[in-house]
Amino acid sequence: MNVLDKIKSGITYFDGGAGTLLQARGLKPGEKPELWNLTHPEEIIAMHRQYLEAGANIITTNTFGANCLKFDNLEEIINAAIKNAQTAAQGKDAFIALDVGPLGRMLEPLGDLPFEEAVTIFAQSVKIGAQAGADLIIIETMNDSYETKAAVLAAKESCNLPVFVTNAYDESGKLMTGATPAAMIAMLEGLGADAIGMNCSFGPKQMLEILPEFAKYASVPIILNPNAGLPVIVDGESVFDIGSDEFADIMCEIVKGGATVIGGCCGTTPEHIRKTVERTRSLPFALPEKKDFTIVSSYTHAVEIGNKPVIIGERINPTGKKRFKEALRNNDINYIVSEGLAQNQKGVSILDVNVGLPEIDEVKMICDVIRSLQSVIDLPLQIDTVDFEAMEKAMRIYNGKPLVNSVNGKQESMDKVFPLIKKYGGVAIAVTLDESGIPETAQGRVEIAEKIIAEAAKYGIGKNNIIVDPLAMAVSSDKNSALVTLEAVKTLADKGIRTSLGVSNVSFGLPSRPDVNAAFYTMALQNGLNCAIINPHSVEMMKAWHCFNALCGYDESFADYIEFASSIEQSAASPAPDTSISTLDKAIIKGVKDKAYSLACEMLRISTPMQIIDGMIIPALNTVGKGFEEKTVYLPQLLMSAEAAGKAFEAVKEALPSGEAKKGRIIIATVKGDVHDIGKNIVKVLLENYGYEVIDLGKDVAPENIAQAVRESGAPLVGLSALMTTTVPAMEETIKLIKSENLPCKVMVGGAVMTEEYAAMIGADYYGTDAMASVRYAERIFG
Ligand code: B12
Repeated sequence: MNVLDKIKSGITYFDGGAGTLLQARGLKPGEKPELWNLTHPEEIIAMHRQYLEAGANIITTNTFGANCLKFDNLEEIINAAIKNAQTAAQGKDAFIALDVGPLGRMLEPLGDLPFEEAVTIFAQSVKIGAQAGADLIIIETMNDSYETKAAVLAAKESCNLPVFVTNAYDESGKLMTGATPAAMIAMLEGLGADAIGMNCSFGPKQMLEILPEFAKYASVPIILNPNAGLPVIVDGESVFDIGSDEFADIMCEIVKGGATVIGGCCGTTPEHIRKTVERTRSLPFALPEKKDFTIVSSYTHAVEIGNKPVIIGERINPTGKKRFKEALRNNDINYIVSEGLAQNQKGVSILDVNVGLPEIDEVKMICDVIRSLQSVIDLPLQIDTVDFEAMEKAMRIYNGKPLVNSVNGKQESMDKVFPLIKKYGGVAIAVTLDESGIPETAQGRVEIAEKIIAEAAKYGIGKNNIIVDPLAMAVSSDKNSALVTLEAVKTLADKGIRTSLGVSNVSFGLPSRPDVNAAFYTMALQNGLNCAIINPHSVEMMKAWHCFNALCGYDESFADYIEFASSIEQSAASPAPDTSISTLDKAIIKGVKDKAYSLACEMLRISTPMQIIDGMIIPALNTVGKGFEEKTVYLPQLLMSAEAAGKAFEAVKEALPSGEAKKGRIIIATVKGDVHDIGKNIVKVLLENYGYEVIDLGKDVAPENIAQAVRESGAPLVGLSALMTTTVPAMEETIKLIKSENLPCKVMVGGAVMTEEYAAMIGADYYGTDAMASVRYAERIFG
């Protein structure tokens, strides 16, 4: 029996944590456990055996961090790990999972690791593991959707083994970079993962709360490998707070909640697994039913198509738009992104992205635009292109499960698009035309739709992943054309097939087009239309949408309608509110770098640099920081805002006259473990501006390096910055080191988490609330 048959035949058990067991066997803190495959194979084998004896059916190789970023002798380590697992499993009915953990580096745009490089790194480990005899790949503890996608693609491209994926969610029920379970399920099932779920982060109780989301959306078996609760400090040591009995009891609830592949993660022991196996073994077993949702996703959330009508914003498209074409020719991605932001503000749920222009490199452009949009907007995107290469590259780098526009009934189109949907996941818009053109009758269009759906089924692509566009034609050239399209929408809806339309075509050649479009749109909605590509800036279209939702019960207590209606009344009374990015704070909050720079330059005409820093840059960052704390803003947006603030600061810096460095020498640094350097950079520029020579050691600087710089430079003043509670100890350590060497140097500290009392407590000579304070203190020191 292979592992896929196994997980379909009954509850299947993973092993539990390795760290605690290996430490008990002598692994030292800081020592790399993966090396033990070579140096202590007998201990690794013994650990696997313990779990097999406890009842585990799947054992995980000791390769969590085994990738070429961390190990030069990767092949040797993975081969040994597989061999150890095989030795342990000899004579047992067990499967060996090659364990693939996160790389420890963030992918672009959050970090500096390019997506394809991540794919290559994962592929290398997977190839070695598959060749050495793993039965499956388990990609685990990933807290970023993009890195997860890179790993799954790598696994799928470099072996034929089943791929299981578990992500580490946090207490908000989302990944660190913001994805909900529904978004992850959509993307992972689209990529062809064979079983999916959660591991690590916290204990089974918290997972039990998130599990219903998996039960609701997943069609493949659900895996749950929780920690043994949460770590607590007992007698100065960190231990997990859920014992094996309690763990096993909650695991029973977890099985009843729909998970069928279960085990443990950090802190769990063979005893946790043994009791779990004993108590859950005879519980009723049921695999998730195949779900029929039509879902696309971004890197944060899923959008379901099939209930409330969904609007796809049409404005990122050069057709008939001179300014947009110009932006494409000039590589003005900023303009394109601002079109996306404006539509986001209008309430669209998905953004269409069409950047095809004969004279540009569409493959590069669509990838650049998708990356830029995904770094500032969390809406799912519709990849809209007739260039199959551009389609493939865009689907590959897209972070989520995309909507793809389009496939049609021509064999060539289906032969090209369906393999891509099969490989990367996605929902395809199926346009009802084929080699014979566009049928004049509704029946003809429905037949093409059915042909496309049947062809998709040959690839295993379900009807739920096809949305049919029965084509709105210009009514001015054929008075029946609107009726034909409407009839097709109705027939398709009656057959349970999802539909979409590019609405505005219907009014081509007529005056007062928005009125015609809106009337047609309402009629189509009434016939069951699920989504439409429209211009969200058209008041008529938005009226039609809001009214339809209110009248059809999609708008609980009419809240959306009332808000919309009052915004319409307001704009009738006064000129339309400016929804563009017109102020610097907005540019920073939205994370639009170039705009932040140009707006800061503009502001310098009427404001002083310090007014801009204190009045705009810092408040904008505070807004984003608050959102981050409240989990309305996620790391990708935080990062983009920081970059935009950095750009604005660049402009401001250019306007500050740099003083003639003669007043004295000052060293500054952000302390170890902390990468926040915007505040430190402001302090630096201001000090320079006041005539001090500043030696900037950068961010994440080790105490020894700071002390060494003080020693070598003889600077009488050091400024340290720390923005996180977790990095204040590093600040303290740095101060202790400087003081212990009796260096003739004062230390001033600052940063958001610092307070006067705290500064005194850690031995700092001075605490400065802002950059100006650093100047005042320097003047005291240097006289
Ligand atoms: C921008 C930002 C980021 C950017 C940083 C980019 C960069 N190049 O700096 C990015 C996206 C990389 C980031 C990452 C993270 N961040 Co952050 N980030 C922020 C944010 C929104 C703004 C910080 C900022 O630049 N403020 C503006 C500057 C000008 O203010 P400032 O640094 O305080 O400096 C002023 C004064 O304090 C003073 N000053 C500063 N230094 C010094 C030094 C001296 C000597 C003196 C006299 C004065 C002085 O003068 C400055 C000017 O007036 C804050 C929230 C907030 N509102 O502070 C969170 C925040 C600091 N981040 C936070 C967290 C948790 C993280 C991450 C761990 C997130 C994650 N899960 O990965 C990582 C940490 C990575 C790491 N190891 O450091 C938390 C920290 C929570 C805590 N209390 O510990 C915060 C508070 C957000 C939150 N509310 O949750 N972050």
